[in-house]
Amino acid sequence: MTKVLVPTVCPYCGAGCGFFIAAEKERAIGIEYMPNHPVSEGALCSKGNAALEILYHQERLTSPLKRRGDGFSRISWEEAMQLVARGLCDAIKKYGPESIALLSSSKCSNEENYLIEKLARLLGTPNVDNCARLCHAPSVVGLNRTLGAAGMTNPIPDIANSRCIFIIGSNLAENHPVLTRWIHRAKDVGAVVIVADPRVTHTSWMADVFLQLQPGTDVALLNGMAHVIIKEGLIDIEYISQWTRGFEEFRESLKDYTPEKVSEITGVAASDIVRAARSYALSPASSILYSMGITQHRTGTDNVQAISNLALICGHLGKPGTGVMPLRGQNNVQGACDMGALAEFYPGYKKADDPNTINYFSSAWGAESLPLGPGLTATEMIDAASLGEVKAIYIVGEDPANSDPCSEHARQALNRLDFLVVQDIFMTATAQLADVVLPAAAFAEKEGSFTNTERRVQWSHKAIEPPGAALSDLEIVCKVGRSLGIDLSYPDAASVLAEINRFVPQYAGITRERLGRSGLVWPCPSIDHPGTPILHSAGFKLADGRAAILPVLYRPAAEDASWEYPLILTTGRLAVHHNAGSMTRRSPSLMEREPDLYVEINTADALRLKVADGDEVTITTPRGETQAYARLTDRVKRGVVFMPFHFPGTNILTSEITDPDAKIPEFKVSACKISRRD
Ligand SMILES: Nc1nc2c(c(=O)[nH]1)N[C@H]1C(S)=C(S)[C@@H](COP(=O)(O)OP(=O)(O)OC[C@H]3O[C@@H](n4cnc5c(=O)[nH]c(N)nc54)[C@H](O)[C@@H]3O)O[C@H]1N2
Ligand SMILES: Nc1nc2c(c(=O)[nH]1)N[C@H]1C(S)=C(S)[C@@H](COP(=O)(O)OP(=O)(O)OC[C@H]3O[C@@H](n4cnc5c(=O)[nH]c(N)nc54)[C@H](O)[C@@H]3O)O[C@H]1N2
Ligand code: SF4
Ligand SMILES: [Mo]
Repeated sequence: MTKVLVPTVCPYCGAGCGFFIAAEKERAIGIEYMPNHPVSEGALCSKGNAALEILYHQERLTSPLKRRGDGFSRISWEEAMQLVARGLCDAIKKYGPESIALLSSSKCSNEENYLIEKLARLLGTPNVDNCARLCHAPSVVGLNRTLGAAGMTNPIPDIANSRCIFIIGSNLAENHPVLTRWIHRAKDVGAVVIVADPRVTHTSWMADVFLQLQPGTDVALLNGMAHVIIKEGLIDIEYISQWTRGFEEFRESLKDYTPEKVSEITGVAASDIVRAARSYALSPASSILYSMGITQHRTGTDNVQAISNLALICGHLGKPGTGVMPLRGQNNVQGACDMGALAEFYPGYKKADDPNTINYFSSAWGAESLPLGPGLTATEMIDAASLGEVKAIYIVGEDPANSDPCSEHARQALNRLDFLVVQDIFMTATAQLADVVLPAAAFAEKEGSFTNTERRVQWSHKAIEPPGAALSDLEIVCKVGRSLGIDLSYPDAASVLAEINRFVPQYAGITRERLGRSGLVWPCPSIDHPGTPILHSAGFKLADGRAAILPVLYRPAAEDASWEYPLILTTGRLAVHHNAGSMTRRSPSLMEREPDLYVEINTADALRLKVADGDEVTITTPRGETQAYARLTDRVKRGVVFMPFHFPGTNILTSEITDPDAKIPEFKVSACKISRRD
């Protein structure tokens, strides 16, 4: 049998790189690069290159399992479906449909997410959400308010056209590594790069201006830059008067944000604030790239609005090389949100609390009634479970026992449920708590469409069969639906996409046939539409076509250093690991490079704590304690420590405080103390 090359999309991050899987005799034998790919142009980062290592891992789930005492025993699909149907039905009968909740997966395809949220709503519960809640929920709220759409405004390759690239709260050199090639292209022709981050990172190495701010002080910094831009007359008056509302109020609100005052709050030199402001405002095309350093705060929505404000007063939107770019995290978190796997939206961002939405989908899906939202968000589901209000949860491709803040609370809440079903490719910490575990096919073992961070919808093909009795999420969700008496009969992903074409306007013209090798960028409202790489070039989808400049005032993070907890812990990512780590901790080539949990401590702090490089230390917050190795560095400032969250333990420490609008937890700021273990 000859070798075949099957085009797939990388299963890790939202950059959406493509590669071929070389398959022979039904086995994946290697990766071949895809030089014509519109984003990655044949490049892959360390995780993409290692993507096959997880497929044949010995710990893949290969059979449905049911809990037996402290362990699990293998069962048939038939028995699994009976147990799942009974578990969910019992809760619905006894406590009503709102006592169940579904967590959808931004690792799954658009078609799978569409079916999971459809299943939830056909079961009568509004409680469906995905990990965007822990990630870009503030972008969804903040950008919808200010710009009328939450997507990344410009495509990735367009970054090369930017003359000033302002990267704030994003370590894209590690977390969206292929994007750096487009930044280097811009730099090669003279673009200025500004990076704002509390840590020296691989990304800050690219910076011409590095603003090492105190965690949680971004609103002050952004307002300070806007203050300078307005004071020095660098605003785009024509753009402001034609396309925006609210400027005068904004100008008023900025009076106190002088560079000197902002310097006191942020710890950034006043002269650097002025330099950054001038570079951003004066360049002919400036873009802002941001991510978790902006969103994962109690003030996440404020931070996002402050970013929009800056772009709007300078008119850096709607044109090549400009834009506001929330870099999406998971390979399909954009698609999971587009498909309505969100507590406050049905598919296509139709508001879940609007009776018109309910009427529309009731007739679209032939349902007698559908639940009015908003439902419980991912973080609220956990709280409701701990209070005994939610009784049963169906989790697909997420690991909240490791990825949620204050993870001991999350575990206790999941343990309190009457019934938990988890569908994953590995036995995760969350699956360990389940009553039933369902084995899912991984990316190369199924087909479907995935939407990357620039809204590009791509088709990923099936290269090999899943292991053992594992099935695609699409097949499993349809099975679960049928076992509950709901008619989910779709032969394949293409037939689900055909339904999506009918009911999600942004995807109306995105058919299976048209996706080809480069995909299509939504909104794509009709079958002959070429897609829309740049948003807002002809105004905004808000009243009068104008964007809203919404003043925001700086508010400090919920926790500050204190006598008892003198250090600020910020958490984040490393190039070679992914999120809660269930995939990359099983990838030998990646584990070899970063095998253990560590904490970065400034050398001066370490001296005071009598901690040497490599010492084992205990990190404590009011939530609990965890052990890690100390890594001494000057990459973090005095008073700030950093831990990756790819190993169990980090989230024992993090705070459950959330942004009141977007409900995202403040993963980026927790007060802690550290002591050496003797
Ligand atoms: N290698 C790798 N890539 C990934 C992932 C992964 O786990 N590993 N996960 C994917 C996912 S789901 C996501 S959401 C993205 C996330 O991608 P990023 O947002 O780049 O990830 P983080 O490392 O969480 O945070 C980014 C930066 O924010 C900084 N930061 C912390 N606090 C603040 C603050 O108060 N203000 C500012 N301005 N910056 C701050 C941190 O120091 C860090 O450098 O990555 C995706 N890609
Ligand atoms: N401290 C701290 N905590 C954080 C963050 C932080 O910066 N700091 N970031 C937050 C962010 S941005 C995010 S997005 C969340 C991520 O939180 P999670 O979504 O819980 O994290 P992952 O580890 O990516 O979990 C994805 C799961 O899907 C499984 N999977 C992979 N492919 C498939 C598939 O095809 N089908 C099925 N069914 N399963 C599959 C994987 O094995 C894995 O268990 O973590 C959040 N938690
Ligand atoms: S940048 Fe993201 S999508 Fe590209 S290879 Fe790396 S993990 Fe995969
Ligand atoms: Mo994320």
